[in-house]
Amino acid sequence: MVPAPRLSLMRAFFCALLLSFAAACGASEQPAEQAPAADESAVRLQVQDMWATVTPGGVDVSAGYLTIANGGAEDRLVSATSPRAAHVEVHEMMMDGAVMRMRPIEGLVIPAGGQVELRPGAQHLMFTGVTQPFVEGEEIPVQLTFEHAGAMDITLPVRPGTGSGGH
Ligand SMILES: [Cu+2]
Repeated sequence: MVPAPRLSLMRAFFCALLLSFAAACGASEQPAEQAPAADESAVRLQVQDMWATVTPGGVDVSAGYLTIANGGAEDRLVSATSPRAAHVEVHEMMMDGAVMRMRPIEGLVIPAGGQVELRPGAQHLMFTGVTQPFVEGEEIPVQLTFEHAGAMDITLPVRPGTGSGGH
C-alpha cells in the first residue's frame, strides 16, 4: 500500500501557485549531460533542461523540472534528495472534479528509448522543508536514484518562475 499523501492545503495551494507561475514563465533551453553513476551498459540516461523555481517569500516549498531521456532499458526514478530540502518528491498533477491536485508518484517509470518530462503544470520535483530559500542564479544540488542506473548527481539552476520578480 502506498500511504496517502498528507499535504496541507496551504502547501498544496502554494505548489499549485508555483506551478502556474512557472508555466507562464517557461523553461529555457540548457541541456547538460550526466553520465550514469552505475550499470552504464544496461541503462543510458540523460538529464537535461533542469531548473528549479525561486522560493516564494514566506513558504518552504519550491518546484524542480527536468527531462530524463533514456537510451537504454526501462528504468525507474525511485527517489530524490537534496541538501537544500528536508524532502524531495516526484509529484503528478491530476484533476479532482474542477480542482487541480497533486500527489506523490512512487517510482517514476522512464521507458526504454523514451523520455519523461517534468515540467510546469505536470509532473515535477517538489522540494519541501526548504529552510534556505532558492535564489535566482544559484544551483541546487539534487541526487536522483534510479532502480537500475543507481545514483546520479545533478544541479538545478534557479530561475524566476514564481511571479514576484516581474514574470
Ligand atoms: Cu507538488
